[in-house]
Amino acid sequence: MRSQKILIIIFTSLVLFLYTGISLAISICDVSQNDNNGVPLLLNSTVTIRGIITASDQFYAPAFIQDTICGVAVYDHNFGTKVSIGDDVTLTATVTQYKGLTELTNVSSYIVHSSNNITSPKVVTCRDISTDGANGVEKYEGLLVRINNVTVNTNRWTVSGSGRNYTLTDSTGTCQIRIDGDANLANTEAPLGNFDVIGVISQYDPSSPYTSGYQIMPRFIDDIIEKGIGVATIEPQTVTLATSGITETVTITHDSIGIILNQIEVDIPSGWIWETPGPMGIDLSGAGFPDTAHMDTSQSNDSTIIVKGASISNMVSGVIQILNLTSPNYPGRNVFHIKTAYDNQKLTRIESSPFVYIKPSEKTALTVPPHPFAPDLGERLKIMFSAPPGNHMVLKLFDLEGRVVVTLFDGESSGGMEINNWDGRNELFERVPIGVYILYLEATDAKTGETTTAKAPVVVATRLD
Ligand SMILES: [Ca+2]
Repeated sequence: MRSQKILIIIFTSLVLFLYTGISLAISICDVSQNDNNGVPLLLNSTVTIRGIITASDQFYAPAFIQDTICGVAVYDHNFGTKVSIGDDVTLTATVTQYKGLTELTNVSSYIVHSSNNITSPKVVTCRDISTDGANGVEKYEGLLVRINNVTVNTNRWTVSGSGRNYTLTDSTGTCQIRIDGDANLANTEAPLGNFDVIGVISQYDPSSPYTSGYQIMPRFIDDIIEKGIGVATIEPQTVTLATSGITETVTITHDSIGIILNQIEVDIPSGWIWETPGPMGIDLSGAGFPDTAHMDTSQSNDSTIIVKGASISNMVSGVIQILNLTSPNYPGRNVFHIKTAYDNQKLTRIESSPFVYIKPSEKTALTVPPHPFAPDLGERLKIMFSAPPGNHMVLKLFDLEGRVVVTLFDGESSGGMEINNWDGRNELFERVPIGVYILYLEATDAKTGETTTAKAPVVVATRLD
């Protein structure tokens, strides 16, 4: 019956393909069907499926895609870099298998229908994961899942090379967690106590039958959900990229009666620059920091703020102003992880840390330092330029006769601030003569074809001696 069904699906797809040139998407569950040995029934077939991306390039490869019931890995790094978590995608690729993991490889075409779709992880237990694949039936492989109240046999996610497995324990038994070497939680601290974990289910089973070796793969630090006490907010929540002089205000409260939080840690995400790191760049207020002159912030460094001696209760909050921040050059969601401790216990991350959204560039812009630069002294000219996402940008330097001296950029805008440190050489890698030049940025909107430009003069000087 099963093979009959698949034959009908393939036949229907083929007919539609021949008539319309568009292949019909089959269900991801059809791709998940295995024989008793765990080998996909559609092995080596080309299929078209539709689902929501749950991992893009967090593991370098594979990406993962799912509908509400079934998920599958997509082993194509180039595809993974082009899509984002939450994208609703139709793709065409070939069904393969690697160490038991069903993978779609060689994505020949794909369409992103919409973005920012939410996929709620399916709550499962360690027993569900470790016994997936019985008789070749995989209920969880490829799916985003959540396992609650687990402990792990390490205090650090130590990884060398491609990844490393650790053992999780919950009330139903044990199961494997794989920390991928490319995921941003590799080589960070693991939780001491109970935590929840979110991740996609992968498989590594070197020999037939391919019905064991299932493992949960968290995608990033935020998939490890610790149970620290407290709630934190941050203001402002939206900032422009590559902007200096920003003050972010973090407010910490909690509602657990009888508990006093006496230590707080705030981690400044990568990409941010703190111009006055350490105690000098922090301003404490709020009754939770009762005598700010005696709060100990001496362990703070250029990306971490630690406040000791606090007294945050369910009645009073603590407010940390982080002064003199410069926002990242690229758009996105930046989580400021917050840890708290009471009774001077270990600092533990709170369940949901606040985040700041970095807005993409909204206009075509080009800036260079206003003073002449001397390439023969080894100086480089820092050129910063941007355009709204989806624009094609071409940045060229012209001489005053209107001849192109060098093309410095020709590519897509990510909505971020691009930086080129020009060394004063032309297309032939020769030093250009001293004089005045014009930098010219042209950005073309891929959808409307509309072109916007920006220009700036550049003065190439030399040593004066
Ligand atoms: Ca499998």
